Amino acid sequence: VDIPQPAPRSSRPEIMAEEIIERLTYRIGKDAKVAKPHDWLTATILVVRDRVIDKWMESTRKVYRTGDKRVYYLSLEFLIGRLMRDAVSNMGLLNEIRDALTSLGVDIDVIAGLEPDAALGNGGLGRLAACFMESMATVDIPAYGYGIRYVHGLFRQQMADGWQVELPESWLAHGNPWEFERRESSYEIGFGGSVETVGGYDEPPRYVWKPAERVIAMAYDTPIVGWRGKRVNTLRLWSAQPIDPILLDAFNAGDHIGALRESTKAETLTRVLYPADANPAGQELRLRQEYFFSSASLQDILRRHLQQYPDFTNLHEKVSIQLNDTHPAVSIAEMMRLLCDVHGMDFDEAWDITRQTFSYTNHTLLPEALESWPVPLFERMLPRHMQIVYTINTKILLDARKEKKFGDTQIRAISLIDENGDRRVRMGNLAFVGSHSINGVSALHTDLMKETVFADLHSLYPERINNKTNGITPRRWLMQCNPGLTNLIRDAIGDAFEDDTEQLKALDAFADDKSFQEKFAAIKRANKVQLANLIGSRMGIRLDPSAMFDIQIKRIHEYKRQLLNIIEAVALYDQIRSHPELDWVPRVKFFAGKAAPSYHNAKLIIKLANDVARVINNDPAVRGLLKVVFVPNYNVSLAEVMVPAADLSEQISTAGMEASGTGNMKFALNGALTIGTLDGANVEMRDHVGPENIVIFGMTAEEVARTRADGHNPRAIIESSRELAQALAAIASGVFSPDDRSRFTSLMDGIYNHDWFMVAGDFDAYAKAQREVDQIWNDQTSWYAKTIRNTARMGWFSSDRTIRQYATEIWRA
Ligand code: DL6
Repeated sequence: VDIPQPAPRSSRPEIMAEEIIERLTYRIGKDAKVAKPHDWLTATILVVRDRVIDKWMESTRKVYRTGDKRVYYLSLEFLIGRLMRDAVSNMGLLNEIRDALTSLGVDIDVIAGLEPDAALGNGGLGRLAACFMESMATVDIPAYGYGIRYVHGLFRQQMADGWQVELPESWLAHGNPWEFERRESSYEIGFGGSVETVGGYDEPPRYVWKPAERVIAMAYDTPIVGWRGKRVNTLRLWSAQPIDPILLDAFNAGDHIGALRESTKAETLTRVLYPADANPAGQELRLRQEYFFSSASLQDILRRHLQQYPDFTNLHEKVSIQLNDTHPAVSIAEMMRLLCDVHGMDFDEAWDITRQTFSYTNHTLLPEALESWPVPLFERMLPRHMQIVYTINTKILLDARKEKKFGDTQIRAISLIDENGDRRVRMGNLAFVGSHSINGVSALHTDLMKETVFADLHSLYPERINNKTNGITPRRWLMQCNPGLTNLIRDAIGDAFEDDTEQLKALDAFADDKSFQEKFAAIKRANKVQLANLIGSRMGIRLDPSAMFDIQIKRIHEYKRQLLNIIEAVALYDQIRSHPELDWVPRVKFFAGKAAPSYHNAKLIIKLANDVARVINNDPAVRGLLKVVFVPNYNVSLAEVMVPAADLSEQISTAGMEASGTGNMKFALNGALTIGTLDGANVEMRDHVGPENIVIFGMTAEEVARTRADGHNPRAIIESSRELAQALAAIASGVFSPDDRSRFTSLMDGIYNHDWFMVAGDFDAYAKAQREVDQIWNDQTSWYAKTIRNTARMGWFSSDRTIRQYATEIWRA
């Protein structure tokens, strides 16, 4: 039967207005007269969604037709934020939808602000995955994102007397009009049980895993629209369902709770996102989540492949699987199990195909973040996978032994099993040996990977490690969040930059142009007014938009050194009071970010920021020259307001510890000056914007490593720095915590006694760099020349460039 395709949808505002009313009436069941803003939002999304679906189907059909390679991005986190503005703007429907809604008496900005953030990630790694999804659609790569549909994403942060309190985030409370439930795409996932060997003496043994427990993974699909709606890809998120929703026998026997136990246990798997960022949550549930989504994704990938091809011998030619950190690394063993045990492939052939199919991105060198699982836990939960890991390990260690250069120490480092202390499966090593490409996320991070965590594996397989410096999508992080600046750029240099951000370079010619500077400054001011209004209405704090807005927003972590920033604020507060006659630059220091709930020092740092803010903001002696604001509940939507409003971007991690950073790129693109260390992608940013347009301070990664190795003496440094000593003493003695004078003593003792993160080590350099920033600010012509040059020269940091590099150098897609 020749089934006719639906006619393409019109983008005329009057037609869309009619459709919105139609959706409101027939899909939501509401009369326009009584519809609530949420109903308008849902109706509008449904109308936009229809237009997206047309492109989505076209994209899916095309890849079946062409036989192009598909890329699969496996990530335990996707920090998406809101989708409506993104989809509307990428489809080129912004003006039309605005007009349609206006004709119905509805303000698009009001309803867009009601869309909940899809916060299925903790920080940089999850946000990168979201930028990559959008860029893969933009550069026309047939790609699927695979992850987990957490019912509760990252917790909502509330402040109780300056302390972080975690509340559940229920992003699905009003339903999710973007997603499609795909009951037909369901797979069984097993856990536990035993392995049986079958086969006689004259045939190779076969291994049959008999899991003790099973759950169903069910797919939910969200379309991801690329720029200009060129291509629409799929984000497929898995939800866990019980095999038997209710045990009727138990229920009828009166055990009403017990009858639902299996169901609750299955659903628990995908209920919450682990709120740990750089340290893995050591819980068994986390390993279950990792295996659950890996297995579901691989079964789905293999099923799709068999729809088009007779077997898996060409899998690596048609499929690339990118592991976003080690969270999906168990996929390597699962692929081997599926190919060998389920589809009967020979182990060596399966291993070759697996290695050519997988690639792995490392996002951190922090030792506490390198995932490993106790052997007994891994073996109990995944007995067949444990056997496979041992078989792979034998192969690798034999390879290594063949090369005479490896002694016992190197062999121990290469092994998939960590034999120091209790035995553990090293997921980083598993991901490494099972992949043909292992990439870092900035040039410095990649070099450090080669020298530190993966030194011996790198020596065994020297061609595998490569660098792919991170990027950000310019659609969300310039065009959507900063329409004022986008319009100004378009007026000045035309619209070519919308399709190729390298074209922003043409703005360089305007950096010293007085009238352009004035316009640039006016836009920055308008963005600052918007942020000041938001802070005024949410927190009741009045801010002066002519002060310098100095912003540090990111996860709270000791290596990111919010503490260095707060201590410098305290030192500045002292100086302003000691020298009120000097010409101080008025500043507002903003902080925002969440701490992992079990990370004691990070939570204490949040409390310190709030305590310091309370004292400084209420002290008439500073005459409004300094304000400190900790903005609660940092998320993507808040970042979209704060980034365009920043004058100064704080990127001050201890050198060698921040793999890349991506916030650094967002701020610079939006015309902020960066104060930062030579860490992560800051190094490459300096190369691109020019050393005269960024303020760099502090120890290099090499100096940090050397100082740690030689024995760092923070006490001596503190005693030789009057400002630092006074600030630390004030904090430690309870000046900011009169209700609990010793609250911060241990935090300050950490700096005195070991100072692992070089807060004391870098303090003087940081304070000096801040005064340099003041000087630049005092010459506004020079300030705007530098910040315009930042916008002009950040085009290389588009995630489109990053994705093109992955596509040509890793995926060959
Ligand atoms: O690559 C994305 C992002 C980097 O920009 C950050 O520098 C890095 O800290 C972050 N890493 C993580 C680590 N999580 N784990 N595992 O989020 O990745």
